[in-house]
Amino acid sequence: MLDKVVIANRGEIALRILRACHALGIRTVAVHSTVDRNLKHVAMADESVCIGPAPSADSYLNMASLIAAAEVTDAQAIHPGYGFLSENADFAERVEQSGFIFIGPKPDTIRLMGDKVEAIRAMKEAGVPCVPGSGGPLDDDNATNIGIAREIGYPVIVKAAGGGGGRGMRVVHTEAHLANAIATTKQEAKAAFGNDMVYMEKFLENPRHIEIQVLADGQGNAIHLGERDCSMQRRHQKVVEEAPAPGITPEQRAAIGKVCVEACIRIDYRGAGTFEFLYEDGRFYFIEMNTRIQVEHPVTEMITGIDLVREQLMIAAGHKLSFTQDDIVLQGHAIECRINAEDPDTFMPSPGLIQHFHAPGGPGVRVDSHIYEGYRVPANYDSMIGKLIVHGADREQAICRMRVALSEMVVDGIRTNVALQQRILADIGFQQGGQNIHYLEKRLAERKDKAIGLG
Ligand code: MV4
Repeated sequence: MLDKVVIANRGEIALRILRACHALGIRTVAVHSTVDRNLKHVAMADESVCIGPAPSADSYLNMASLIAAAEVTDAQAIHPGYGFLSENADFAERVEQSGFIFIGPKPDTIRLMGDKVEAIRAMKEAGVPCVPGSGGPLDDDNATNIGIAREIGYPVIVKAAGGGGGRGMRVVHTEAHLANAIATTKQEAKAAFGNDMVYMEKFLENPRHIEIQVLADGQGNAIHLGERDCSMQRRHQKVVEEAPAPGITPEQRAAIGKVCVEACIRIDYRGAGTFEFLYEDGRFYFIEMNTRIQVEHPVTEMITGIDLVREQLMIAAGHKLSFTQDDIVLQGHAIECRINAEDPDTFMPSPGLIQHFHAPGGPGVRVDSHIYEGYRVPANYDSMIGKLIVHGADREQAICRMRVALSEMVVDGIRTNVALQQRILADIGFQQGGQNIHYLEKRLAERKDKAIGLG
């Protein structure tokens, strides 16, 4: 087993990684910025290293500082968590070149999936169903692009190859707007990602966002752990996630899961990964692959009983997967509510001192959070202060448990989105399940206009 791991992240995921390490007897090194000295996992880690000032660019994104932290503590491996450098192929490469294990896929795999055009090409080759599209980068010839769009059929969406997660895309409804949309998306992509490559897809109007979790050991073994439904989102920020996805049959799950597993074997994938799909009219369309552990991984853990971060560590240590697909049995239903330090109505960030904190509890209730009474939420980072996860025998019980858990939760001193989560869980449409990616924003807009949306 690994003997010492640097946790190259902060907040709840740093704590989550620390717990998985300690459960395996692995010593931990917490790295933190100057404003993050009082993070919970810093106190719990075997060692800690201050890696720079508050701005992420000077601390959690500072590759040299992170690698130096591994060197001075004589650590063996670096876990990047999510966000920050977790999907940075150059960082993974530098970690390896410095003689450390990067806990994640090989740098070339991260690079492949970071280029959305290449990722789609690789997945299509591997038999993964993709959105009808250009099948490659667009060139500057307007007549060619018009031809591609006609073939696909309007509306189409122009996306940046270097984008992802909702950044750098533009919907085009008619031929008259195509050339301009491509030119503008290219310009924005060049400025944002230093890469002006764009591609085109059929724009799916009302899809759900359903993603498949995989684990692969890089030694010829891969499995899937079912799907998560992440359609409840606002401005590309997921708000509520659940597993399994309402209405997906065991047959559908097995079929799309098998396709993802075969793709993992084909590209020699290693570690935890997520295949993102749009789901519309009973069909799955691949859009992107995430090569990191994701925020919403706990809902998969709750229904499978598999500790995904533990498996990441085992795989990084060179172990083969210790279970097969037949060992993966989905049990019950899990829901995650992201808890953000923000105004529940305006969504403005609300950093500050946490004066009182009472975590909910009871059967099937899990709190993944680094906050405590007296902790000050800094203004420098993402506003997520934790996740409330519940498991129940079925979706109905999971909803009941979540509503009770939300009502128990006390976070005083700052504003949080707990009240918004309460309204979502009480919403008839949410309770029906299977809503599309536009549902939450539509309900929020109704609330704004007529004070009826979401209660
Ligand atoms: C799409 C789409 C419709 N059709 N692609 C947004 C995030 C990025 N991962 C891909 N996204 C979308 N791609 C086609 N061909 C709609 C979205 C989209 C979306 C996707 C998932 C979750 C939330 C979303 C919100 C708006 C748009």
